[in-house]
Amino acid sequence: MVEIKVGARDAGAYKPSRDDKFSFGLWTVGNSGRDQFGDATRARIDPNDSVKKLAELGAFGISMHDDDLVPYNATPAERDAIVARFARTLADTGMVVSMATTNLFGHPVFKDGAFTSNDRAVRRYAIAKTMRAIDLGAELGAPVYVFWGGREGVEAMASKAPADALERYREAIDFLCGYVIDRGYKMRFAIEPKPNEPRGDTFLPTVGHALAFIGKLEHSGMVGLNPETAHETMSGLSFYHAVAQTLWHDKLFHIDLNGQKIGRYDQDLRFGSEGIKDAFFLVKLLEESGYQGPRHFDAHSYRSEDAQGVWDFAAGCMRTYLILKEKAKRFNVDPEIQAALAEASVSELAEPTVGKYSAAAAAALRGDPGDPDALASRGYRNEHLDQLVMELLMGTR
Ligand code: GLT
Ligand code: MN
Ligand code: MN
Repeated sequence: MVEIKVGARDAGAYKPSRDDKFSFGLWTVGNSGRDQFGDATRARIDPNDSVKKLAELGAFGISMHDDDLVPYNATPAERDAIVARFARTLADTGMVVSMATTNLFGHPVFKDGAFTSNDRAVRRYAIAKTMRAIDLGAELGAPVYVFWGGREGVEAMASKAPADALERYREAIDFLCGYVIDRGYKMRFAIEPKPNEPRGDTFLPTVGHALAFIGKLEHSGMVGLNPETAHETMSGLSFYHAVAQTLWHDKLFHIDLNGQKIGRYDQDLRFGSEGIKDAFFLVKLLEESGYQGPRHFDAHSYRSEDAQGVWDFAAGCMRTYLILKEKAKRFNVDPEIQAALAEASVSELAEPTVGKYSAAAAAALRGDPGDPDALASRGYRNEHLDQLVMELLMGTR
């Protein structure tokens, strides 16, 4: 009889370290479990305590909204005291602020949008709030500033002309790029797409839309993307492919990792807890692409959890990432997988097809285009290849 041992096989392995560059939003571990249907199920955590606990667990950084740290109505003196205390906690723990952003969605003033509100005074207020938040991010050393357009959208289609909204969006980002350049901040911007929620339809709904939008910006070189697993998956799209194309455009400035089922509301689940195959190829891609940015988790613990569950959640995100990273290494040395990749002609796709155009090359190709019936007769053995990937993920290889 086969002896079955129960329990983790790897005591001590997969322990995160600073070099792994794991970071969490203050709002993620600070999530109190409140949702549309019920109140908070756990107490708010002081941001200083979140930093200490995350450092202990092996993270290297945190990200934050302006309002996560400094309450909306704080006086300038209160603001300075809060920021000074937070800076001390960062210094004591060796943690960094890896990204900062502005809350342009919580206050009722933004109910019709922020940069795309029909009310010009609201749009001006949103840009002013963002400049203050950029100052805060710069003060705490954040190299990346994220724009998630939570309220930039509509329910009533007649309420906004989309082209006007996009013009105002462009104007706001151009202006804020100007502000960062003028101030001499070493900061890049990252746009975070999302298809819907909280609005019925959001402007810049997917990675593809946002990449195209960046091409229209005055300072397009300093603006990239912050794609999120949940947001692409909500649209039914592959996050792996979205990130791969973002990298191809040199626009992966930051990333929001989490878990999500297709077709649901924005679940923001523990990284890797849904869509394990997409998560595996994503980790493999990030690790092999030379991406230097943070591995940032934008997710939160189930509502059923208390404080212990929150830290289980945070540790789980990092551990899953490291397990998948190790699986990616195995993928690359597994002889059967390598043979299956060869049978599927994977590396042949990296070879140029026809090279640069010339009349001679075109004539040669027309003279000898190949025999489609002969070409169609081969199989690619993708069933075999994918089964091997599944077995790797299920732990039998
Ligand atoms: C909010 C949203 C996230 C964004 C955050 C940054 S706020 O939690 O759901 O996807 O990344 O604004
Ligand atoms: Mn996000
Ligand atoms: Mn989300």
